[in-house]
Amino acid sequence: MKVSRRRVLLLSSLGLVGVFLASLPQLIKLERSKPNSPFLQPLDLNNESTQSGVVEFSLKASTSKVNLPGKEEIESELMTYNGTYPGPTLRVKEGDRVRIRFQNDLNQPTNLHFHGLHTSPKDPGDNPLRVIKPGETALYEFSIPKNSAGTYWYHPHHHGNVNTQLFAGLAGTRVVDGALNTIPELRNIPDYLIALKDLDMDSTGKIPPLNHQDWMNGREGRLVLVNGAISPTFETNAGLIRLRLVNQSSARYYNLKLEGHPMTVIATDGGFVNTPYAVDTLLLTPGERYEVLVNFKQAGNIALINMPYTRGRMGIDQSMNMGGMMGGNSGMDGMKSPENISGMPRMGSSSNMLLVEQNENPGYWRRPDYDPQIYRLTPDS
Ligand SMILES: [Cu+2]
Repeated sequence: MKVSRRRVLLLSSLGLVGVFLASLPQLIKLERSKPNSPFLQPLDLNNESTQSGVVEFSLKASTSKVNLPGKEEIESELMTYNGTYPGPTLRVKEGDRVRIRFQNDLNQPTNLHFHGLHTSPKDPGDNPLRVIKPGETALYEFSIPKNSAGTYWYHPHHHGNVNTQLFAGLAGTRVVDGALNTIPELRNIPDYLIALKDLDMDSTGKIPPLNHQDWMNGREGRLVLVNGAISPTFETNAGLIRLRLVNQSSARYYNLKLEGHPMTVIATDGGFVNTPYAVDTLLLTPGERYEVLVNFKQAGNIALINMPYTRGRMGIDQSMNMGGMMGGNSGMDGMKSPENISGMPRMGSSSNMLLVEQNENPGYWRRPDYDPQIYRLTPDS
């Protein structure tokens, strides 16, 4: 029944400011945006193990040609896991033993980092200092902790290549399933993964090298992708849906708003929250995840909007005081013109040059032991 369906437009943008789409009846057409791209869920990676409690995956990093929905006119040359962006989703359960056979077909060293879970940093676990050279294969093996149900992701963590490789597409999501997902409110509702990432490419589909501005302020691409697509759309029935939002960008923040609909946060980087809470906007810093429930009551087009957010960037005015760091005039490539930086705070945060790994700060974690029998959600009614 068409009339009972809700059309959800997942917004992405060209340019730095963010993009707005209005709700029905009018949809503001954006130049160059194609709001009818298919909304694809990243493929779930096949579990090659037949043993219960053991999960085996094969992952290969390589340079691949990818056709991004909404940007079909250019064949993008990305770095990918198993040939796709986003990389395949690794679905595991609390307590699983996980083995990943990893192959590096890139022309540069890389490794794997499993962002967010408390697993051992020692080989063959989540060792960010490990070096997998071009052509090498490696085995990663670790256990999924109890009470860790939630949304995580994976990306390279090889020193010196992280930004280049992540920006070029090496990122995928990990979902840990647990007992809490069996409660009635969650058991049978649609569950969508939304991986947010930005990208830049030249007219031949290649990703330009990092410029000085990127190194100073963190790299933001002009294309914003939702599961690898530009402004995709999907339809859903009335009632509750669950969205797993993941910021897989190197530096871009997403300040999200779902038109006319509060989002009820049920989980953050630290897993399920003690008490679900409703928000009108959600800020996702790089690496950050949220799981929200949304209750769609009336038919209509609903846009997920990426609102402007000034995270602070170092600009020309700062460079006056930082001549040494700027490295002379050659370092001015890509600097924004003064009119573009007006309104920016005078001092940006240089920590944006790297991924914000805030979820690995133990103080940020809050994961009680949940009893699925007594845990209940109270999404907006
Ligand atoms: Cu990370």
